[in-house]
Amino acid sequence: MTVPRKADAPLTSGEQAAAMKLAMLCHASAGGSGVVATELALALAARGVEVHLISSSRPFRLPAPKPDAPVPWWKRFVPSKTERQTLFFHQIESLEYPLFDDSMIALTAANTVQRVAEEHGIDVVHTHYAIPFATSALLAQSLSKRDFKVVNTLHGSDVTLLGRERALHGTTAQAIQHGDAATAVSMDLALEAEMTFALAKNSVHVIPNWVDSERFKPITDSSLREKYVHADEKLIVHVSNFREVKRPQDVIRVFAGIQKRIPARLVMVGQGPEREECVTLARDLEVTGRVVFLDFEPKIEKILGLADLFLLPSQLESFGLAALEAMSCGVPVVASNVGGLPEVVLHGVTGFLCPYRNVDAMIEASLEALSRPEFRVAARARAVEVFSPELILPRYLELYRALLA
Ligand code: GMT
Repeated sequence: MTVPRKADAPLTSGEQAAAMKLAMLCHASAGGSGVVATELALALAARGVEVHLISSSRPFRLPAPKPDAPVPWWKRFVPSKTERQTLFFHQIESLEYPLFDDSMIALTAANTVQRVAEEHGIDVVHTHYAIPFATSALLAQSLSKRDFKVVNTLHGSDVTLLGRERALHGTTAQAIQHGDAATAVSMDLALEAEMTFALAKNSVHVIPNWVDSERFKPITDSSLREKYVHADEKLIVHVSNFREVKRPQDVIRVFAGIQKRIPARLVMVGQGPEREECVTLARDLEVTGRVVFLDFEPKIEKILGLADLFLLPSQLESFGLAALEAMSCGVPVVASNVGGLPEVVLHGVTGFLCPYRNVDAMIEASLEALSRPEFRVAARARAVEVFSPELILPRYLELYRALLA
């Protein structure tokens, strides 16, 4: 049996970085890069590293403090035995004269990073999502009286979509080339980044995303499932930002095919531009009564933990963090065979990978995955054994330390 390790277990002595001060710069909206940045900040802070999280508003996975809370907000994340505050949040300064406020984010972020770095003696600024933050960090580095290193973590569309656009390519490539280190969340993305931004071969460090398997775990209380499905029905889940690249309409199509063959219901979690089309398609395919649309849910493990199958038919997916979180909950994944997904989902072991847009193949794969209880065990085991924080977090710390050495 696989025994998950505690998420806040101390790092070994070689991994200790208590004296190091980090700033983590990320987008606040409910996307994977912001989730990874926030979880990394929380995990390192819980292990004694001082982390300053910088974003335009409180990131999605960093809930606001309750005004009448008996303990300081940061103690909700950092173990109570820690008296020293290790987690700080700084909002990117907004403009007093708020004309074109959003379009100034690259510059306002640079000035905020410079101020935080100087006031708090930051050693490493770690950006998540290159656009615009790799550029902001580089600018802050050139402005700052404090000498710090810049690590840029590439997440996906900052390389494969936006980073290729002529309107953004030059500044993004320059910022990544001049940063002190670049990381990518999968081998596939690292190769893409090296080609897209003319980087030296093997210069991008591959550090995959991770999952807290104590938080993301199967929920066995069948009474909780009753909120979504009857006892004889399968619960299928999709979580995304409902962008075209995620192909959420294919989720509806695949589900429509599944529910013709077995009793099932679908929960679609998230918001984004394609959501209304999904609602319409569900109506056209006459599955409206079997599909529930929910808004973004910070405690997504409460839904994933109940699921029987996770669908991710994306056109592009550098990693697929939501798929990994589902696997950690013991949920097999049926996904498209693109990007970094084959590095996460093992075809025929923890789910199936199908050709992108092939809805019929995904329907058959889903029915097969739903009939194989061993997939559930294998999915959880892979998440725990390969993507545990204890394996992944030290790799970031090693990188920071190597840059500072
Ligand atoms: O690229 C995006 O779509 C945005 C980004 C985000 O902020 O949600 O998602 C990417 O980063 C995630 C975290 O590393 C990965 O799990 C996603 O696969 C990746 N999305 C894409 O590559 C489309």
